Amino acid sequence: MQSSLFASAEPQRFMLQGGELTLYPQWVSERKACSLFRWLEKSLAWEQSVIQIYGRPVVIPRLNAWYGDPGCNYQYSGYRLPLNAWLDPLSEIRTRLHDELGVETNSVLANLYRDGQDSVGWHSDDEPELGQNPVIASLSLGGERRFSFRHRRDKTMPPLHLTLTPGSLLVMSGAVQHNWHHCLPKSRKVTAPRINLTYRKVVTV
Ligand SMILES: O=C(O)CCC(=O)C(=O)O
Ligand SMILES: [Mn+2]
Repeated sequence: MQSSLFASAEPQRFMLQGGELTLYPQWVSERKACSLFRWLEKSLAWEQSVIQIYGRPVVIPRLNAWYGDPGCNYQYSGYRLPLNAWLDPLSEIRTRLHDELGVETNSVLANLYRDGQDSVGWHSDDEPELGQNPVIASLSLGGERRFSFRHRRDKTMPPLHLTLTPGSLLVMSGAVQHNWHHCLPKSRKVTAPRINLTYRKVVTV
């Protein structure tokens, strides 16, 4: 399935087996998306994470940074991201997610894709600290990228391909993380950098 070619301010709903995606195509205006991108690119504590895959160190093809409430620890593939204290623009988005959409979060993982060679491979956001059926709200800024879903077990289920434009917000809920993998593939055509903010609620200890 391909998302609509026509930009619309109306939220688009995609029912995935066991879960739901809601895409708000212009949750942040084009102008605001542009200024926010520039600010985040220079202000966040970007770092190059090195994860372990089958016991070997792998330099991930993107930069990332982790912000959240005290005690919000997050680790994936054997790598624990250092926790940074909230910055105002990040907490303003968190408040808007709560007030407008009722989405409660306590942390945000920021990803910086420097160009089309940066990517994220097939995975689910199903780390134990995110709990059962997490709601994940993902804001896209900068260059437009394709984002795909494929079922984790049933290979007959058609994949879903979305185009994430700057200012768009994708909310993943229900059992999406348990039943589906998602990825942001590399692209030879893309040269523009992109920042993605994925707001999450981790169980604090
Ligand atoms: O960049 C994106 O849109 C998604 C990133 C992602 O899936 C993740 O950080 O878990
Ligand atoms: Mn993810």
